[in-house]
Amino acid sequence: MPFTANRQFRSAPRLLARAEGMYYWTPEGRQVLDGTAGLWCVNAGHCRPRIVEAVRRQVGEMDFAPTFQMGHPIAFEFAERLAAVAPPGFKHVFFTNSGSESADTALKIALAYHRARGEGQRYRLIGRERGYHGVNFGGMAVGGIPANRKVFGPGIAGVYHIRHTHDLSKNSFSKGQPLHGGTEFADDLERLCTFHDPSTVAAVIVEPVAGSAGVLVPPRGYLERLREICTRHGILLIFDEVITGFGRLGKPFGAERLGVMPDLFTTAKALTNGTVPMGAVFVKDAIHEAFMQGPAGIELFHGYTYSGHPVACAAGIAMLDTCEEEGLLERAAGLEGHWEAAAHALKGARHVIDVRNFGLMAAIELEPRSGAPAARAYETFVKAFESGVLIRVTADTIALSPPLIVEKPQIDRMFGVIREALASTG
Ligand code: PXG
Repeated sequence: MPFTANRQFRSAPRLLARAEGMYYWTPEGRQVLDGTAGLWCVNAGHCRPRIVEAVRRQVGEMDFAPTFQMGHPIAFEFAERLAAVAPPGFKHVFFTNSGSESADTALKIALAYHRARGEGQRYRLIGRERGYHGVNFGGMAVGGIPANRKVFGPGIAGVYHIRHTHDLSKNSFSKGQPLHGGTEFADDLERLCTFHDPSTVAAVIVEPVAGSAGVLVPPRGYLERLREICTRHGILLIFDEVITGFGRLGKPFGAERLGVMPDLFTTAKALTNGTVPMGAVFVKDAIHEAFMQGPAGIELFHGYTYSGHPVACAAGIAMLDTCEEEGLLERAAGLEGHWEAAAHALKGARHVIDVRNFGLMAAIELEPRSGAPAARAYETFVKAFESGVLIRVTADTIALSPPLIVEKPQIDRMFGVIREALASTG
């Protein structure tokens, strides 16, 4: 099983058998409120009829078609629909099958872009501590998860990391973006670039809000400063929007919410509402243009058998229809005030050393149990599940990211169950 204590799971399995709207049901028929949108992906809620129907129809009409030297209309239709919701200037997408593939694809596009322009000396890639860009070689290498490096090594050469922005001594219990540290943390990039010669750096990749590592919201001014440094040195800025894309932060994409535009951004997860695996990399028009010069031939020597899979495209188009009909890509903005208040009401609850929130994301960080890191959060997760609420934990941080159709009483229930679970956790 992925990222799972297999033997522990076998002795006490937790199974989900059915889903609808805001809820899962276990095989025994117990209802569980979904506080995590599956795994940050089911933004429109589960088993939405429009998406279910679109997938059924497409799988019966054309199950698969090749996209190497061939095409099918639905993939182009989906690409055009995505370009229409993307920020201005991002009219081109490349389809992948996951967030991990999106990360590796974006890094490869960045390298190839510089080569296409005669700047092949730009080979270095810069990520950030506590960043998560999936599990493939490129994403793992630029990612900043120490356990990955411990188990598999650094991955690829020429990769460097700036510091993460988490500073509990100055920013604990921040509501929304922390006020402290934006420039200071971002200036790490300038230091690293100066040290390695900025003309050798191809790209910088960060999540606008780090998700997996425990909802680390960028301090004010931080992303603006990264943008400024990248622009000044001709380095491409990649945002990993696998979690922040498709309405999580109250706008279609995190870049818009945060007011900073990258050169490329990656998506997956909510792209199809999690219904069919798929990812997409969006590139600025100028990057696409750079590949369209020179003699005719294959412009981007990259692709997957399932790039633009017709069933995934059908799910994605139906997801966009659902979002448009229900205003889901902006819905988080109207709930954010209630969400923030409910989350921060846990300040003072047992074990809680920090609460942070942005859009419909929140984290509750716990004081680790002495000698047993992560145990306290894991026990809280098990208790919450037994009380009918699904949460997600990473180390000693609880992360919440409900489907964007969540209602206020359901928000109150999530935080209420967490408070009770914490009170009974030693
Ligand atoms: N980038 C980001 C920012 C992600 O959050 C990936 C890339 C990789 O996506 P795939 O589809 O290859 O898994 C992710 C994935 C968690 C959790 O508990 C988060 C992810 C996956 C599994 C668990 O926070 N994010």
